[in-house]
Amino acid sequence: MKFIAIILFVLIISFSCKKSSSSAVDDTSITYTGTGSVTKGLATTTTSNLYSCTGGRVTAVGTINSSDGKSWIVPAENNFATGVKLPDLYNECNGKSPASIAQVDTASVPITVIDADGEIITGYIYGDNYFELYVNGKLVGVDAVPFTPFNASFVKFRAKRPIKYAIKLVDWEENLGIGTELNGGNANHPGDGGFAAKFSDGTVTNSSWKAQTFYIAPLSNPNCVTETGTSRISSGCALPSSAANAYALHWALPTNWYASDYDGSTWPTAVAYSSATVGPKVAYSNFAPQFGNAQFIWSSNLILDNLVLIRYTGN
Ligand SMILES: [Ca+2]
Ligand SMILES: [Ca+2]
Ligand SMILES: [Ca+2]
Repeated sequence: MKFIAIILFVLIISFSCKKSSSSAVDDTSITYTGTGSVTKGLATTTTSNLYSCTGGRVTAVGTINSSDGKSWIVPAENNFATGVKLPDLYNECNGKSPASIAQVDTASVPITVIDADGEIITGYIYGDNYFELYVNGKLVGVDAVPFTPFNASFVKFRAKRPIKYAIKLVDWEENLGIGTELNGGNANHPGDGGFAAKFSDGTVTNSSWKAQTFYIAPLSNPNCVTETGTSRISSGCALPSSAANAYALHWALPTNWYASDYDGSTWPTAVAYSSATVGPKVAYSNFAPQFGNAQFIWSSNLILDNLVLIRYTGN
Protein backbone atom coordinates (compact mmCIF):
# COMPACT_ATOMS: atom_id res chain seq x y z
CA MET A 1 0.00 0.00 0.00
CA LYS A 2 2.77 2.37 1.00
CA PHE A 3 4.57 1.72 -2.32
CA ILE A 4 1.41 2.48 -4.35
CA ALA A 5 0.88 5.69 -2.37
CA ILE A 6 4.45 6.82 -3.20
CA ILE A 7 3.93 6.05 -6.92
CA LEU A 8 0.68 8.04 -6.89
CA PHE A 9 2.39 10.93 -5.10
CA VAL A 10 5.20 11.01 -7.70
CA LEU A 11 2.66 10.92 -10.54
CA ILE A 12 0.67 13.82 -9.07
CA ILE A 13 3.81 15.92 -8.51
CA SER A 14 5.09 15.26 -12.03
CA PHE A 15 1.65 16.16 -13.50
CA SER A 16 1.53 19.46 -11.57
CA CYS A 17 5.09 20.35 -12.61
CA LYS A 18 4.25 19.68 -16.23
CA LYS A 19 1.17 21.87 -15.96
CA SER A 20 2.92 24.81 -14.32
CA SER A 21 5.70 24.77 -16.91
CA SER A 22 3.31 25.42 -19.78
CA SER A 23 3.44 28.82 -21.50
CA ALA A 24 0.76 31.28 -22.62
CA VAL A 25 -1.54 28.54 -23.82
CA ASP A 26 -2.27 26.78 -20.55
CA ASP A 27 -3.32 23.38 -21.78
CA THR A 28 -0.75 20.60 -21.98
CA SER A 29 -3.33 18.21 -23.42
CA ILE A 30 -3.03 19.97 -26.80
CA THR A 31 0.07 19.60 -28.92
CA TYR A 32 -0.44 21.77 -31.97
CA THR A 33 1.09 20.46 -35.18
CA GLY A 34 0.21 23.15 -37.76
CA THR A 35 2.01 26.25 -39.07
CA GLY A 36 -0.01 28.90 -37.19
CA SER A 37 0.49 30.41 -33.75
CA VAL A 38 -1.93 29.34 -31.02
CA THR A 39 -3.66 31.61 -28.52
CA LYS A 40 -6.28 30.74 -25.93
CA GLY A 41 -8.92 32.89 -24.26
CA LEU A 42 -9.46 36.64 -24.38
CA ALA A 43 -6.98 39.28 -25.52
CA THR A 44 -6.00 42.39 -23.55
CA THR A 45 -7.82 45.48 -24.81
CA THR A 46 -5.44 48.18 -26.06
CA THR A 47 -7.96 50.50 -27.76
CA SER A 48 -11.33 50.47 -26.01
CA ASN A 49 -13.25 52.08 -28.85
CA LEU A 50 -11.72 52.83 -32.23
CA TYR A 51 -14.93 54.40 -33.54
CA SER A 52 -18.27 55.47 -32.06
CA CYS A 53 -21.61 55.69 -33.80
CA THR A 54 -25.11 55.53 -32.32
CA GLY A 55 -26.41 51.99 -32.58
CA GLY A 56 -23.01 50.57 -33.48
CA ARG A 57 -21.16 47.82 -31.64
CA VAL A 58 -18.17 48.66 -29.46
CA THR A 59 -15.18 48.62 -31.82
CA ALA A 60 -12.14 47.62 -29.78
CA VAL A 61 -8.64 46.37 -30.57
CA GLY A 62 -6.47 44.15 -28.40
CA THR A 63 -3.29 42.12 -28.18
CA ILE A 64 -2.72 38.52 -27.19
CA ASN A 65 0.38 36.35 -26.83
CA SER A 66 0.68 32.95 -28.47
CA SER A 67 2.33 29.84 -27.05
CA ASP A 68 5.32 30.36 -29.37
CA GLY A 69 6.11 33.73 -27.77
CA LYS A 70 4.63 36.05 -30.39
CA SER A 71 2.25 38.97 -29.90
CA TRP A 72 -0.84 39.42 -32.07
CA ILE A 73 -3.18 42.35 -32.68
CA VAL A 74 -6.84 41.34 -32.79
CA PRO A 75 -9.04 41.35 -34.69
CA ALA A 76 -6.35 42.82 -36.98
CA GLU A 77 -3.62 45.38 -37.31
CA ASN A 78 -5.31 48.21 -39.18
CA ASN A 79 -4.95 51.73 -40.57
CA PHE A 80 -8.37 52.95 -39.44
CA ALA A 81 -7.12 55.76 -37.17
CA THR A 82 -4.79 57.35 -39.73
CA GLY A 83 -6.15 56.11 -43.07
CA VAL A 84 -8.23 58.22 -45.43
CA LYS A 85 -11.88 57.21 -44.94
CA LEU A 86 -13.37 56.14 -48.26
CA PRO A 87 -16.35 58.20 -49.54
CA ASP A 88 -19.79 57.06 -48.42
CA LEU A 89 -22.28 55.31 -50.65
CA TYR A 90 -24.38 54.61 -47.56
CA ASN A 91 -23.37 55.51 -44.00
CA GLU A 92 -25.91 56.14 -41.26
CA CYS A 93 -23.12 57.43 -38.99
CA ASN A 94 -22.65 60.35 -41.41
CA GLY A 95 -26.38 60.83 -41.92
CA LYS A 96 -26.32 59.28 -45.40
CA SER A 97 -29.07 56.74 -46.01
CA PRO A 98 -30.07 57.02 -49.70
CA ALA A 99 -32.71 54.61 -50.97
CA SER A 100 -31.02 54.27 -54.35
CA ILE A 101 -28.11 55.53 -56.47
CA ALA A 102 -30.31 58.39 -57.74
CA GLN A 103 -29.91 60.02 -54.32
CA VAL A 104 -26.10 59.85 -54.29
CA ASP A 105 -23.95 62.65 -55.68
CA THR A 106 -21.27 60.43 -57.19
CA ALA A 107 -20.04 63.23 -59.49
CA SER A 108 -18.64 65.23 -56.58
CA VAL A 109 -16.63 62.33 -55.11
CA PRO A 110 -12.93 63.29 -55.23
CA ILE A 111 -10.44 61.29 -57.30
CA THR A 112 -7.57 59.63 -55.45
CA VAL A 113 -4.49 59.67 -57.66
CA ILE A 114 -2.62 56.37 -57.56
CA ASP A 115 -0.91 56.71 -60.95
CA ALA A 116 -0.86 60.21 -62.51
CA ASP A 117 -0.88 58.68 -66.00
CA GLY A 118 -3.70 56.25 -65.24
CA GLU A 119 -7.41 56.36 -65.99
CA ILE A 120 -10.32 57.15 -63.70
CA ILE A 121 -11.92 54.06 -62.17
CA THR A 122 -15.02 54.05 -59.97
CA GLY A 123 -16.13 51.31 -57.59
CA TYR A 124 -18.94 50.20 -55.30
CA ILE A 125 -17.81 48.36 -52.17
CA TYR A 126 -19.59 46.59 -49.30
CA GLY A 127 -17.71 44.73 -46.57
CA ASP A 128 -18.84 42.86 -43.47
CA ASN A 129 -17.33 44.40 -41.43
CA TYR A 130 -14.16 46.27 -42.43
CA PHE A 131 -11.78 46.57 -45.37
CA GLU A 132 -8.71 48.46 -46.51
CA LEU A 133 -8.34 48.98 -50.26
CA TYR A 134 -4.94 48.95 -51.96
CA VAL A 135 -4.61 49.64 -55.68
CA ASN A 136 -1.31 49.11 -57.53
CA GLY A 137 0.49 48.84 -54.19
CA LYS A 138 -0.92 52.03 -52.64
CA LEU A 139 -3.59 52.45 -49.96
CA VAL A 140 -6.59 54.19 -51.54
CA GLY A 141 -8.36 54.33 -48.20
CA VAL A 142 -10.16 52.51 -45.41
CA ASP A 143 -13.76 51.54 -44.71
CA ALA A 144 -15.40 54.50 -42.90
CA VAL A 145 -17.16 52.24 -40.34
CA PRO A 146 -15.00 49.41 -38.96
CA PHE A 147 -17.71 47.31 -37.26
CA THR A 148 -21.39 48.34 -37.33
CA PRO A 149 -23.72 49.80 -38.51
CA PHE A 150 -23.23 48.32 -41.98
CA ASN A 151 -22.13 50.88 -44.56
CA ALA A 152 -21.00 50.95 -48.19
CA SER A 153 -18.41 52.99 -50.10
CA PHE A 154 -18.18 54.64 -53.50
CA VAL A 155 -14.58 55.11 -54.63
CA LYS A 156 -12.98 57.01 -57.48
CA PHE A 157 -9.29 56.70 -58.26
CA ARG A 158 -6.86 57.26 -61.12
CA ALA A 159 -4.74 54.19 -61.81
CA LYS A 160 -2.94 52.37 -64.61
CA ARG A 161 -4.38 49.12 -65.91
CA PRO A 162 -4.20 46.24 -65.39
CA ILE A 163 -5.12 47.22 -61.85
CA LYS A 164 -3.72 45.13 -59.00
CA TYR A 165 -6.34 44.98 -56.27
CA ALA A 166 -5.22 43.95 -52.76
CA ILE A 167 -7.78 44.21 -49.98
CA LYS A 168 -7.62 43.45 -46.26
CA LEU A 169 -10.91 42.09 -44.93
CA VAL A 170 -11.82 41.92 -41.24
CA ASP A 171 -14.85 40.31 -39.62
CA TRP A 172 -14.72 42.42 -36.42
CA GLU A 173 -15.33 40.98 -32.95
CA GLU A 174 -16.50 42.17 -29.53
CA ASN A 175 -14.85 39.44 -27.47
CA LEU A 176 -11.29 40.22 -28.53
CA GLY A 177 -9.10 37.26 -29.36
CA ILE A 178 -11.86 34.69 -29.67
CA GLY A 179 -13.70 35.94 -32.75
CA THR A 180 -17.13 36.34 -31.21
CA GLU A 181 -19.70 39.06 -30.68
CA LEU A 182 -22.45 39.75 -28.18
CA ASN A 183 -25.68 38.69 -29.82
CA GLY A 184 -28.67 39.12 -27.54
CA GLY A 185 -28.57 36.41 -24.91
CA ASN A 186 -25.68 34.64 -26.64
CA ALA A 187 -22.44 36.25 -25.42
CA ASN A 188 -20.28 34.11 -27.71
CA HIS A 189 -21.83 34.32 -31.13
CA PRO A 190 -19.31 33.70 -33.93
CA GLY A 191 -20.01 36.51 -36.41
CA ASP A 192 -19.55 36.15 -40.14
CA GLY A 193 -17.90 38.11 -42.93
CA GLY A 194 -18.57 38.77 -46.63
CA PHE A 195 -17.31 41.23 -49.21
CA ALA A 196 -18.61 42.47 -52.57
CA ALA A 197 -17.22 45.05 -55.00
CA LYS A 198 -17.68 46.17 -58.59
CA PHE A 199 -15.20 48.44 -60.38
CA SER A 200 -15.52 50.24 -63.72
CA ASP A 201 -12.48 48.47 -65.21
CA GLY A 202 -14.75 45.43 -65.41
CA THR A 203 -13.56 43.86 -62.17
CA VAL A 204 -16.15 42.20 -59.92
CA THR A 205 -15.66 40.03 -56.88
CA ASN A 206 -16.05 36.32 -57.65
CA SER A 207 -14.19 33.04 -57.24
CA SER A 208 -11.45 34.11 -59.65
CA TRP A 209 -9.97 36.21 -56.81
CA LYS A 210 -7.39 34.80 -54.40
CA ALA A 211 -8.06 34.74 -50.64
CA GLN A 212 -5.87 33.74 -47.73
CA THR A 213 -6.87 33.62 -44.06
CA PHE A 214 -4.60 34.82 -41.22
CA TYR A 215 -6.78 34.60 -38.07
CA ILE A 216 -9.18 31.77 -37.29
CA ALA A 217 -11.37 31.80 -34.15
CA PRO A 218 -13.07 30.53 -32.07
CA LEU A 219 -11.86 26.92 -32.10
CA SER A 220 -12.44 24.14 -29.60
CA ASN A 221 -9.08 22.69 -30.67
CA PRO A 222 -6.51 24.33 -32.98
CA ASN A 223 -5.69 20.95 -34.56
CA CYS A 224 -9.11 20.89 -36.21
CA VAL A 225 -7.69 23.27 -38.84
CA THR A 226 -6.13 21.25 -41.64
CA GLU A 227 -3.53 22.57 -44.05
CA THR A 228 -3.26 21.41 -47.65
CA GLY A 229 -0.78 23.38 -49.71
CA THR A 230 -1.47 27.00 -48.72
CA SER A 231 -5.09 26.26 -47.69
CA ARG A 232 -6.04 26.64 -44.02
CA ILE A 233 -9.30 24.77 -43.71
CA SER A 234 -11.52 25.03 -40.64
CA SER A 235 -14.68 23.40 -41.97
CA GLY A 236 -14.20 20.44 -39.59
CA CYS A 237 -13.95 22.63 -36.49
CA ALA A 238 -16.34 22.73 -33.55
CA LEU A 239 -17.10 25.79 -31.45
CA PRO A 240 -15.55 25.90 -27.96
CA SER A 241 -17.64 25.31 -24.84
CA SER A 242 -16.75 28.71 -23.36
CA ALA A 243 -14.66 31.84 -23.93
CA ALA A 244 -11.98 30.50 -21.58
CA ASN A 245 -11.71 27.34 -23.67
CA ALA A 246 -11.64 29.16 -26.99
CA TYR A 247 -8.49 28.79 -29.09
CA ALA A 248 -7.42 30.91 -32.04
CA LEU A 249 -4.85 30.49 -34.80
CA HIS A 250 -2.78 33.36 -36.20
CA TRP A 251 -0.39 33.74 -39.13
CA ALA A 252 1.78 36.78 -39.85
CA LEU A 253 0.88 38.80 -42.95
CA PRO A 254 3.56 38.87 -45.66
CA THR A 255 5.13 42.34 -45.27
CA ASN A 256 4.53 43.24 -48.93
CA TRP A 257 1.20 41.45 -49.43
CA TYR A 258 -0.36 44.56 -51.01
CA ALA A 259 2.53 45.38 -53.36
CA SER A 260 1.89 45.53 -57.09
CA ASP A 261 4.40 42.77 -57.73
CA TYR A 262 3.48 40.50 -54.80
CA ASP A 263 2.86 36.99 -56.06
CA GLY A 264 -0.41 35.84 -54.53
CA SER A 265 -0.92 33.16 -57.18
CA THR A 266 -0.30 30.36 -54.68
CA TRP A 267 -3.02 31.59 -52.32
CA PRO A 268 -6.25 29.58 -52.19
CA THR A 269 -9.08 30.56 -54.50
CA ALA A 270 -11.71 32.85 -52.98
CA VAL A 271 -15.06 31.23 -52.21
CA ALA A 272 -18.28 32.85 -53.46
CA TYR A 273 -21.27 32.91 -51.09
CA SER A 274 -24.90 33.63 -51.87
CA SER A 275 -26.49 36.87 -50.77
CA ALA A 276 -28.83 34.79 -48.58
CA THR A 277 -25.84 33.28 -46.75
CA VAL A 278 -24.11 36.62 -46.17
CA GLY A 279 -27.32 38.55 -45.41
CA PRO A 280 -26.17 42.02 -46.57
CA LYS A 281 -28.03 45.02 -45.15
CA VAL A 282 -29.64 47.99 -46.93
CA ALA A 283 -26.20 49.57 -47.39
CA TYR A 284 -25.81 46.88 -50.07
CA SER A 285 -29.37 46.04 -51.13
CA ASN A 286 -30.31 49.66 -51.93
CA PHE A 287 -27.54 49.50 -54.58
CA ALA A 288 -27.93 45.93 -55.79
CA PRO A 289 -28.19 47.14 -59.44
CA GLN A 290 -24.82 48.93 -59.10
CA PHE A 291 -23.13 45.83 -57.63
CA GLY A 292 -24.51 43.93 -60.62
CA ASN A 293 -22.93 40.51 -61.05
CA ALA A 294 -20.41 40.98 -58.21
CA GLN A 295 -20.54 38.00 -55.85
CA PHE A 296 -19.95 37.93 -52.12
CA ILE A 297 -16.56 36.39 -51.46
CA TRP A 298 -14.41 35.35 -48.50
CA SER A 299 -11.99 32.57 -47.67
CA SER A 300 -13.24 28.99 -47.21
CA ASN A 301 -14.90 29.73 -43.85
CA LEU A 302 -17.23 32.74 -43.71
CA ILE A 303 -17.69 32.37 -39.95
CA LEU A 304 -14.38 31.36 -38.39
CA ASP A 305 -11.93 33.16 -40.70
CA ASN A 306 -11.79 36.70 -39.30
CA LEU A 307 -8.80 38.26 -41.08
CA VAL A 308 -8.59 37.55 -44.79
CA LEU A 309 -6.46 39.09 -47.53
CA ILE A 310 -7.75 39.04 -51.11
CA ARG A 311 -6.00 39.87 -54.38
CA TYR A 312 -6.99 40.20 -58.02
CA THR A 313 -5.50 41.62 -61.20
CA GLY A 314 -8.00 43.41 -63.46
CA ASN A 315 -8.07 43.67 -67.24
CA1 LIG B 1 -17.85 48.70 -42.61
CA1 LIG C 1 -16.15 35.49 -37.39
CA1 LIG D 1 -19.31 40.40 -39.20
